[in-house]
Amino acid sequence: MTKQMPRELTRQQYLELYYYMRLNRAVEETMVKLFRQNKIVGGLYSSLGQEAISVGTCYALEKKDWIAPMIRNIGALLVKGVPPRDIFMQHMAKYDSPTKGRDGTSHFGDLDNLHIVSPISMLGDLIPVMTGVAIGARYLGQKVVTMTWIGDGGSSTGVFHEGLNFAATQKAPFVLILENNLWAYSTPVRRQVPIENLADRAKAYGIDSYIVDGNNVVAVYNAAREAVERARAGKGPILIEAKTFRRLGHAQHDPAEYVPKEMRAYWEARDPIALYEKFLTTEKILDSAGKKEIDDKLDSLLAAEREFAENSPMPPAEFAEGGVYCTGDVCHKIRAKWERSVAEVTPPKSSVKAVWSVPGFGSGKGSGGADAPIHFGDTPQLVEEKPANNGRPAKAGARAAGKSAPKKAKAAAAGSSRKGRR
Ligand SMILES: Cc1ncc(C[n+]2csc(CCOP(=O)(O)OP(=O)(O)O)c2C)c(N)n1
Ligand SMILES: [Mg+2]
Repeated sequence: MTKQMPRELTRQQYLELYYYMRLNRAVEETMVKLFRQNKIVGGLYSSLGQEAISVGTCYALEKKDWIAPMIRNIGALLVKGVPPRDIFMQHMAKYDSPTKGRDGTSHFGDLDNLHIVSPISMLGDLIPVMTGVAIGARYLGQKVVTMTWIGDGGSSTGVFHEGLNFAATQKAPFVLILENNLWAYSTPVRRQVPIENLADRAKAYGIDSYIVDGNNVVAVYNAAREAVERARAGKGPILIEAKTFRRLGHAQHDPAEYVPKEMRAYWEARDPIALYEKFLTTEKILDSAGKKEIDDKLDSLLAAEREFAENSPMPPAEFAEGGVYCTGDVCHKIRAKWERSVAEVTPPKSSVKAVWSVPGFGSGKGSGGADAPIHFGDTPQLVEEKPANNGRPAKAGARAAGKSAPKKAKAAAAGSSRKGRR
């Protein structure tokens, strides 16, 4: 276990982190029972051993902030304030569920109140979406931070790179949590990424990154809080790689026999809840009476929530035809929450006079020392000429110095350069 960071939380906050991790685990354990009774519609995923990441990161956010959780982030939903019954009913496709039985797993959100964007299954796509939410909120004058999670496998999608690059160029107040649990389905991370630390990918976008022990909730929280504060202060997006392990298979159907026994044993001995309990006991924040109180609270809460969910009806069949397309006010009453004057962002106040010459633009020095040419739709056509060196590629040095460029093309480029400097 890595060293715990300095104690900065209140006693109450330490206990809340513990409570949410326990709640996260208990909710998922209850759903395993429901799954085995055939009451869950569709797949069931698990975040066993990864609870410290969902809980520690989301706990660093403020109420006004926005999240988009993935399949292993039920802990984040709970910290945000989603009641367990909604999670049960959603997985059971019940009529009282957030999507009224229309969708399963964690495919639901709450735009009005809790600020949760419903996840979609396409890995990586929430990165540009949450970047958009972040810059949209900034435009409205809100000081919010957005957060989403991605796996080691998901970090190899094209949209991960496009999204993070976009977030970086926009300096979006956005924090991305990369849960490196060493497996993507049956593919070990070593066989899909040729680098040691996935956090290094941040360098490509010119943003900062942290690496954190994903099984240490206090370390996760501290890293996330610092990232959130920096993002909120306008310093741009941050990538946090949390190192952890996927303790169960991809979903309930997968026994994960491909995972080496020693690897599993190593991580099972590093259970985030057991480690945190040890820390809380040593720090005298939790004793056996306190633990018993939390056990009882969870037992009675989950029994009541499960009962409510089980008693909720299935949706009527004809209900499936409705709500397929957004029909405006009948569908939702979402309105932009301006926290700056609308006049500020609407003409004439917001208007910017069109200018056709931008100081400095087009006058940068090219690598050859001359001003770089600029073209406004008048790029001259290069005239094909027989290469002087019988088609052999020119040496890199000669090419860079323009020695092998066809004469006419050189002249044309020079002409456009002059034009550009008008
Ligand atoms: C773009 C895209 N490709 C493939 C899939 C299918 N798929 C769903 S989960 C998954 C593995 C994800 O692994 P990882 O990102 O490491 O997350 P983990 O399951 O370990 O939390 C794959 C390939 C998908 N949902 N989206
Ligand atoms: Mg993974």
